[in-house]
Amino acid sequence: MTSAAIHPAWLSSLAFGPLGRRRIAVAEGDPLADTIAAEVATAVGAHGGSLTRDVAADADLVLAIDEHAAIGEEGFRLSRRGGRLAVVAGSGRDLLHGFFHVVRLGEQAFTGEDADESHAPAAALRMLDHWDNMDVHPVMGPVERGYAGASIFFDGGDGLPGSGSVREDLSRVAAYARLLASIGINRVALNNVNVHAREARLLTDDLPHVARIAQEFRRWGIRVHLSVSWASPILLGGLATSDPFDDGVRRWWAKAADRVWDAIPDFGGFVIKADSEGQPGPFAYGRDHADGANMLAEAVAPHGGIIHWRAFVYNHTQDWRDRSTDRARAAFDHFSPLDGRFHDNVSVQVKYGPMDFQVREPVSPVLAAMPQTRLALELQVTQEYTGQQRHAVYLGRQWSEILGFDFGEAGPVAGLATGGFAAVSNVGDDAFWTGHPFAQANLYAYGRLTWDPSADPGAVLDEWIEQTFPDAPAPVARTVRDILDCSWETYEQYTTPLGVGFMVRPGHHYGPDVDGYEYTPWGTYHFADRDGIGVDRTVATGTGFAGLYPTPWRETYESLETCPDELLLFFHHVPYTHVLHSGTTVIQHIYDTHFAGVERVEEFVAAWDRASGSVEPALAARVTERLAEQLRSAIEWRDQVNTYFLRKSGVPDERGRRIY
Ligand code: BDP
Repeated sequence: MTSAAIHPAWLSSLAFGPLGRRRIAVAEGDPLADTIAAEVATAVGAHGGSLTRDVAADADLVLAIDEHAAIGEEGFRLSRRGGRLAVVAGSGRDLLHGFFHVVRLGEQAFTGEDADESHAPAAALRMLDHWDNMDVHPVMGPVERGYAGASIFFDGGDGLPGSGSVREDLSRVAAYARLLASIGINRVALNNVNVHAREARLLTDDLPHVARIAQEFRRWGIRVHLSVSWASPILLGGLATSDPFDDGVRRWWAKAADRVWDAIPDFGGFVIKADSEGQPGPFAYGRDHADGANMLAEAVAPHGGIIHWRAFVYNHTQDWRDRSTDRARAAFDHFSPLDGRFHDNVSVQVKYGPMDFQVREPVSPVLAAMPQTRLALELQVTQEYTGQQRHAVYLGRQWSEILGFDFGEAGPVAGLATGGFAAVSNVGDDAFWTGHPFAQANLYAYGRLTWDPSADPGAVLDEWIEQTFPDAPAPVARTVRDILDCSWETYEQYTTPLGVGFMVRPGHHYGPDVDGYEYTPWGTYHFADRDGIGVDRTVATGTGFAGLYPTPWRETYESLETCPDELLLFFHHVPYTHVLHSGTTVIQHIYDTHFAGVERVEEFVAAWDRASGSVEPALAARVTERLAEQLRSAIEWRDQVNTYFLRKSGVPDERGRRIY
């Protein structure tokens, strides 16, 4: 595919129009200021303005560096006087954030009232994790949970162990880095957390190629990380052990780190999934997560590196007949006793919910349980459990709720994520980057909400629409907004009810299969029988999970009277006739929401049909095709879920609609 065929996402030339018509001065003497100048040169070339590198020159917009300006990490200051703008930052990288801020403001940047503003991100680390495979996994393909084509970093994998390499042509990576920089992302991990033998060698044989990728990101102020295998000393070093207390193992990692930072001086660090879902880890040697993480932390500390140690750890070989093991408890039970034991340069990376990226989960109690530990919050931009980029689902609303969730004394999640944010990326080599063109909105929102967790997700959505379709007639923009704005809720309506989760086809996780996981070892159960449904996670009679929350949430979740409807079945096993706060019974809620969800998707299809005539044909066609599949799939969900619960409960729909 030539780069001309790649959709520009939210950075098309048109988006630069208001800027490109101006006289612009950009600082000299900093590589990232050169990046800005190159952007400006393209913009003014297309739209008739001018560029100078003399910041003292007469200009409409001056982008200047002042090392002594104390604005906060990665911040910038913007002042507007009589329609002229000055953006000042402490470094070229920080100035780049200011530049893209002005691009986003568009015309308003120049026409707004006189102002002096400072902007800085809420957290220092805003990262995307790629789950890209080099040798193309026989089941997972080129990108684990990837729904947008092949990896933009690797190619040549043919399914055979050992195949695959870093792409020769990294122009796609350069375009990606530019997109990420524009939304404030500053770190990227390149490869799958499930590290197979081929990707393990990124750390050794492939380092010069990793350095080539790092160079592309560096131009945009983004640092590169790698996922590493705990077994690396054995796999790559030929050692007999990977015991963290073994001197040879410690030396091996220290040397490995030296080599990486020699090749890539601004390398970020390692991401590691250990003792989780079959990945090797320190347990084999009787050591715990802190022992493992700290050993790696010591190896990277001399270079200022970070270890992202994932907390997604649970027993995935459960006996479903034994109700005493609750997967929701696992991360808490493993990690909270270790609070205070992790080195400063370890970030324990915690998924937002206690289960696994479901459409609805309570926020993980681990986030409030480790005040002495640097925690990174992990989100999933790739839509594994939320429609796999075939369904239009805008996740900005979900993330905003999570980030704003207030634990009480411990405070809101955004503030507890002292190690910043990480999320699984959703791009591939697809012409639209994300399979579904609307899934670009999720990538965009992830960047914007991690920069400012208090931003309104609806406003972020509007921003994405304006940036992405700058010349779209008003009805098109309105249609995209109408579809996406309620899309998370819509998806929730026609899939799993009231926080119970899963009910997806095992393995690939697409489409409904109510009992697909019910009698498996994965710990993801709904316990539906003829009398009721839901998981009893109360302290009084259940797994005790509700008690892992600080007050007031433990009481709120424990009691049927106060547990929010949307999480009812996550915390309680209730009869189908249980009456929700909304006034309807659980069974009627299931029927109603499933019918309503499908009706909404029918409206999406009709609205897009009316609007899409004035959209670029390839994009219009792609969205049309995805919406058709969303409707087919939503109907399948509705009919399978409603039929299942009608048969289980024997309670008819009070509105007499057809259930199969
Ligand atoms: C699950 C995915 C699996 C990942 C795992 C993880 O299904 O492919 O390896 O998360 O986060 O959601 O490690």
